[in-house]
Amino acid sequence: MGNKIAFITGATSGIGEATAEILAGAGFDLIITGRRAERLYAIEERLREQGVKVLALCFDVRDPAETRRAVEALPAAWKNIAVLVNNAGLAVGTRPLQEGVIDDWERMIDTNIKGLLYVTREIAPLMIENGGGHIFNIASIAGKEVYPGGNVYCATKHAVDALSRGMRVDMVKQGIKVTNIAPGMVETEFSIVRYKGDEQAAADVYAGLRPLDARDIAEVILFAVTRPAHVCLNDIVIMPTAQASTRDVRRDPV
Ligand code: NDP
Ligand code: 8X3
Repeated sequence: MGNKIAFITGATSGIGEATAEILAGAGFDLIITGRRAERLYAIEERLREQGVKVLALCFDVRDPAETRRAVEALPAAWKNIAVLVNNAGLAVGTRPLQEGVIDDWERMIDTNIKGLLYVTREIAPLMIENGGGHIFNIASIAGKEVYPGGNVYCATKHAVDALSRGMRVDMVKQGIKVTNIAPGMVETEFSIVRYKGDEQAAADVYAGLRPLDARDIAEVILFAVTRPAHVCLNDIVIMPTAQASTRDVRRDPV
């Protein structure tokens, strides 16, 4: 029998990339995904050079047909997926709802909710066929609270939180573990995407405090995935020490 296989969406940067590295270090074989082909294949190459068994699938989770084709085309040996990390996601914009940009809303809803569903719809039956598995959904503290300008992003992450609970009840009899992870501020490309490339606005989000980094989340995933078969961590909220809620942070002078 080979190593366990982990399928990680959004592995071209941030939390997904760090999770790929940490799970590889723990002996997992990896299927890594994302849209930015050049980056994806560079990460695949780097991991291969480290001796990791890895397969890169370049597709957009917003497209159900592309998602289905990518999973269906996996060689049989790669379909024995033990771990799915539903990580691909984004926030776009911070405008109040009444001034919101409809295209931004659609990108968030299509990626964070529908994309997560499309991927899970393809992978969960494979896990069930294989006798069990562990699904991680990267939600957010924005799935527990709302804050000004967070409107649609918060709604998508509340949906992820609900879907984690829904998946757990639907698949408990099939032996599927579901872990919802709700991070606070993690310094990745997230804020650059949210502020549409404005690097100063993105840096200001973390000014005067020590945010989490992507590896902090990846290490929590590793902890959860290595619990014994009878133990499931259902819901994990993880924040920087300097953050008590989406709106309460301690910032030191910079
Ligand atoms: P990054 O922007 O660094 O990473 C996002 C990843 O998602 C990239 O690999 C990107 O790949 C992928 N992605 C985005 N859209 C799509 C798509 N349509 N199809 C396929 N892949 C896609 O941000 P993070 O690592 O921070 O974000 C990862 C997850 O963590 C997200 O779900 C985010 O909401 C959540 N989160 C982040 C927090 C933070 O403070 N950073 C806090 C709480 C939750 P590519 O562009 O190549 O497609
Ligand atoms: C990202 C964290 O606080 O910007 O999910 O919503 S927050």
